[in-house]
Amino acid sequence: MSDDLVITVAPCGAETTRQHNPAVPFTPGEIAAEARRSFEAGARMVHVHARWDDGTPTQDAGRFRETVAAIRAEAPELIVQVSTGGAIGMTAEERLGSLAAEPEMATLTCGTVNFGQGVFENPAPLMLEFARAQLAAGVRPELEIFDFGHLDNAAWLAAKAPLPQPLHYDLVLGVPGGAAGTPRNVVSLADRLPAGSTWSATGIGRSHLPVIATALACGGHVRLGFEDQVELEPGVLAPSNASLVERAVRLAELMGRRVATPARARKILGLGPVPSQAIASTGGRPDS
Ligand code: KMH
Ligand code: ZN
Repeated sequence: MSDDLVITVAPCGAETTRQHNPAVPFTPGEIAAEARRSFEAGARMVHVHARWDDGTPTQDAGRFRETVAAIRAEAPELIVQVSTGGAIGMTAEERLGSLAAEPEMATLTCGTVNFGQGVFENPAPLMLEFARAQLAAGVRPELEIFDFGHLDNAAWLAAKAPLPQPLHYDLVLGVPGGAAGTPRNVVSLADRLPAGSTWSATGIGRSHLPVIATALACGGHVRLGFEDQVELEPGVLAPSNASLVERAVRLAELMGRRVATPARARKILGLGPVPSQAIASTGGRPDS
């Protein structure tokens, strides 16, 4: 019924702290180790945020290069998607620093949304600027949808900028201030995507399981990780990002979904082969 499954792991995000879960990775080495374990468990893409050693979020170009190089050295077949969302309050210029890491994909949020006590600002000119920057860098965007109107904004953006078709979306549901993480919202949003699009969904906090189970049932892909949820079940912290990936793989298999091979995941997302930078970062080891 549906295509093979692409699991994206989001190992740290910008807002999750070690008070939320002591296992959140910060340094390039810690993020790369989590990415590798997640890849081994079945993740095929990593959504990268960078942190300074003390956990402060940063979109600094050098820190992003370092973080992405460490990931590629550990798991060269993992698709690298950087965040251009960064953290609340960062400027557009700061947020675009992550493109310096030469990722294959990057996020592109399709509108402003309340985000807890803050506001995640993505006005139309910023969306257009980010689309043009990604096109110029040869990076494939993942259109982030936090609320229903964001789908209309995405259509507006696609009419203004020659985004690579078919478009790829991520439904980020359950952010306090955005659309709730409910099965009904997953279905309604997925139904409204342009024909031929690819999409994944992620549920924040305890909306995680209902959202990914619905996405799996509808033929979508899924995202998970400490950026989005820190518990395996209420009151039980996930010991690692890989533990969340392992559980999603079990659920997918129960539901008749097969995890895509690394090569198949690239094809599904319209990407080319493993980039030369990733092969170079292993010293040319083909099997690492
Ligand atoms: N940290 C959020 C404010 C993205 O990565 O593109 C934004 C975010 C989205 O995480
Ligand atoms: Zn993010």
